Amino acid sequence: MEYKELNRESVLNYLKDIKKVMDYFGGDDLSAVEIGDGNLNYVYKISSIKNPKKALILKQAVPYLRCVGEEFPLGRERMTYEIRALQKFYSIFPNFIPVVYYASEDMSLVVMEFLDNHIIMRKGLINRVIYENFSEHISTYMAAMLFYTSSLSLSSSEKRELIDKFNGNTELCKLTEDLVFSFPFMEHETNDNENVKDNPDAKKLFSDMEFKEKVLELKYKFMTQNDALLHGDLHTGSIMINENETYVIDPEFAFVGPFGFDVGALLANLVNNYIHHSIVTHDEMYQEWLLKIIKEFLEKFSEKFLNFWQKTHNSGLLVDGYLDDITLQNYKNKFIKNILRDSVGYAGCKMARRVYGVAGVEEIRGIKDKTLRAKAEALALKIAREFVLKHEKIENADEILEIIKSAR
Ligand code: ADP
Ligand code: SR1
Ligand code: MG
Repeated sequence: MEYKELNRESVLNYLKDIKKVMDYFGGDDLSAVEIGDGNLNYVYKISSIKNPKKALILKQAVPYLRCVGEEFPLGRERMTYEIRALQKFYSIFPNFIPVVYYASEDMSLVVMEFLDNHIIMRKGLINRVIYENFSEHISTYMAAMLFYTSSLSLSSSEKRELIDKFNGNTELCKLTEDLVFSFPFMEHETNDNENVKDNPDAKKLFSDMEFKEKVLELKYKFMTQNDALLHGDLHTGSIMINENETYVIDPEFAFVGPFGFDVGALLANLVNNYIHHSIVTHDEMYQEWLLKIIKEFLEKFSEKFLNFWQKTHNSGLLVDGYLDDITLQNYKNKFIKNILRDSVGYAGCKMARRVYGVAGVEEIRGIKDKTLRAKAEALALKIAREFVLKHEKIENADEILEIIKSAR
């Protein structure tokens, strides 16, 4: 079918011909409401009129950036990568991914499970909700997705096929190269220039060559290192959660990139939330809980990644019997430490990009009081700078917590 941009009316007409969707609803008495709150796409909640509890999501990419408009063209092929990533991640560990009912690369759309009892994690964290199972869930998700799509698990040819399938996602990779690693650290029209203008902190950041050189090294790895299939935009707005379940949505930035990028993205977003509570709500208990889950998620991630590795004897990288046991163990320990180090570096870039870059986060850019917002920004930049400059020397999660706590 030729691509057509859908709206609230035409979306229902379109779905009438999709048997799997009609079977799910058991009739065509449906209503649609657009609920998208993201920067890029349209998201419709489709519900049965007779039984509104029965609902699905239809997400469609349009050939431009939604939050700017048609004057900012952006290929709708990003949905092709989102569909492929949802299917790939689901095949590795279905617990954390919404079920896909229907997908069309031609129409750049996906129909998936409506996560009824879950909220966007960022909202929950702002409202100080405790998620006791989160670190357990997300560490399993990260370790499984990264390990089983890497050369530590796949054969050489499987890995190259995976790269072929995902690394045409060039436009969204370029968006990250620009909006995470470059524009937020220089004068640029896309920045939040109201805030940049006459701001000594922005001036200091833009002329901080020590920081920017390290960011460039991380950007180079982002552009060239094909470690594993990444979500590519794993902030807390891409996680839907409740006390018992954690789902990862919106993998349209998926590509085969450096191990540390997704781990770093999540770390950055948890620290940004910590900053919000240390400057705005002053809730010490919640800050303690955030530090606890940061440590747990990083430690459990490493442990689970190594456990998956322990069970795998042949892969593109390692032929069974190639190294003796002690050398292999040392190699693995060094390997996982390097992932942690890169994650800290990427977390620094991801935190700093949210301060003056085009896409802010609610925890910081949403602070109404200008003085408090400036304080939160300064703290974010201070931690981000330490992360970026010190990442290559980090030994463990405690050192990361120390950087966060001592910056206040
Ligand atoms: P974008 O790519 O435009 O950022 P998202 O995939 O993040 O879009 O979706 C936008 C919003 O739609 C989410 O923040 C969430 O509120 C809602 N949403 C997306 N997928 C689902 C789902 N499977 N179930 C329930 N709500 C969803
Ligand atoms: C203009 S798009 C800005 C950001 O939104 C997405 O969530 C990515 O983080 C991207 O950089
Ligand atoms: Mg998105």
